[in-house]
Amino acid sequence: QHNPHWWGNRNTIVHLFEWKWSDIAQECESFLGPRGFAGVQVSPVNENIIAAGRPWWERYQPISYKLTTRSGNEEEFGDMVRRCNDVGVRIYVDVLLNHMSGDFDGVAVGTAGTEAEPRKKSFPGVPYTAQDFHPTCEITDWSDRFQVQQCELVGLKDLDQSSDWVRSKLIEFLDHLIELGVAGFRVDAAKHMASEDLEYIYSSLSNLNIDHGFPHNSRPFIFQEVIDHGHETVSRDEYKDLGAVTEFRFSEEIGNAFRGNNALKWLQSWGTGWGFLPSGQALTFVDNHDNQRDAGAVLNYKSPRQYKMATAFHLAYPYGISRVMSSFAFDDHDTPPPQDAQERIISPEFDEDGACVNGWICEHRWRQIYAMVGFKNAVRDTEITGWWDNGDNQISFCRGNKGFLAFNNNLYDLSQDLNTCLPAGTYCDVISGSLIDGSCTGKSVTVNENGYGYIHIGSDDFDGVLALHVDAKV
Ligand code: QV4
Repeated sequence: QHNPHWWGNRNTIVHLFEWKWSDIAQECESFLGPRGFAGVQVSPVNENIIAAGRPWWERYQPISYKLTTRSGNEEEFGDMVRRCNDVGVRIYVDVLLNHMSGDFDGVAVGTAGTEAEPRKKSFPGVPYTAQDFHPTCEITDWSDRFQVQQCELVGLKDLDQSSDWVRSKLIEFLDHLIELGVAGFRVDAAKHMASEDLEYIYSSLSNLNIDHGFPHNSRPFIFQEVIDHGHETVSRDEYKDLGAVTEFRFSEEIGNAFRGNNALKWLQSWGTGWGFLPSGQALTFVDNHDNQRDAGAVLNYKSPRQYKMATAFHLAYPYGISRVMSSFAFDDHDTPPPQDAQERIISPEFDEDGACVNGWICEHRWRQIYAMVGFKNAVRDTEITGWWDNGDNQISFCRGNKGFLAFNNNLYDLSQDLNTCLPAGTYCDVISGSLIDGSCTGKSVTVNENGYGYIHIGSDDFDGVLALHVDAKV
């Protein structure tokens, strides 16, 4: 179940982390559809525990499968899915199949008003009772398969997916979402579930809903969160044939490269050459909602220059199923999403350039990023050709004769004639500007009969990347 069911030539998923359904519906119509985004990963849809201060992570502690959260209710969710599908933008839901909520003193009341007693493993809203869970134990040794798959990840009550009852409730939940028109699922904490159990669940799901424009017999797209740095006892290889798998090494290595810990010239063999999964099995990202909060090599919106360069490379190099992160501003791990005094999530607001202003970061609305979504669409089905590098941190390459990219991550300028592989003409650099009414608001590059053009990226230019493609010819 590796096919994401994208429309036309579209290619990129955006994770609208913690957005409300009504705002996503609006975003599909006014921005994502027109800009050629292929899909949205949405935050968990089912009822969760209410944690003090409303941290984002309360949504990873389910109470029931009722579709009411701070993002909205079932009606709003259904309306969003329909409106997004109507403009060719698919919806993928982050689903929690591994566990329910962690300990909570006394009776917990969830976001749909359902009561539960997590400490007793009692979730009457489903219903689940203690027998539906693995016995309580802690994961202390991550090289012990039993602990990883049958103990509790940070104390979250661990469902037994080998049980018929648990399987039937999970399948019913996922089928309900399929009925509402979603195209697939991000499977949270997949590594913590036996692959045989997941295989049973995935293969039991309904086909996608033809009333939402999916062809007959379309299987739901599955991408599984398995963190595998390369030496894990429970490895990505156990899951990759069931659906795509998050390729965390991609995120770590692209961060290393654009932070300057690894020369860009080595990116020539990016992808499987670096030990990553085969392209069609790899869900790729510069950062995700977890690792953007960790220190380390991973880049996030707080290092915008390098982040934009890494994202440009991510979207320009033909490897993986690409997902772009769209964050809210945070100080620490627990920072809640933008909310009002009543702790309701607030809608994003935009300035005259379309950038978000009220606590939402909206990386997907940065010109340098959405322009690369357009680039990826424009160069679809072409290969990498014409690789050039300076032996260090300046590189360039073509995508067939449809697109050209150059990067400068050295502390001196890149200024020279390079082979762009493009047909002769003048092209607008979609990173430094846009093509508006036939004229370019940023740098433009004139390509001669031999495909060469003069490329300049100063070491102190606002952005360290330049991108040309056939749909932005002046
Ligand atoms: C606390 C202690 C635990 C203790 C527990 C017992 O820290 O040591 O066992 O109490 O009562 C929150 C708190 C966490 C707390 C826990 C239970 O942060 O301190 O445990 O709740 O009350 C998100 C957050 C977690 C959050 C969790 C549930 O990241 O901080 O925990 O939601 O609200 C591994 C996995 C991988 C996982 C990753 C984070 O292999 O699968 O860790 N990633 C996914 C999601 C992630 C999510 C979960 C899994 C859980 O991407 O966002 O965790 O659904 O690498």
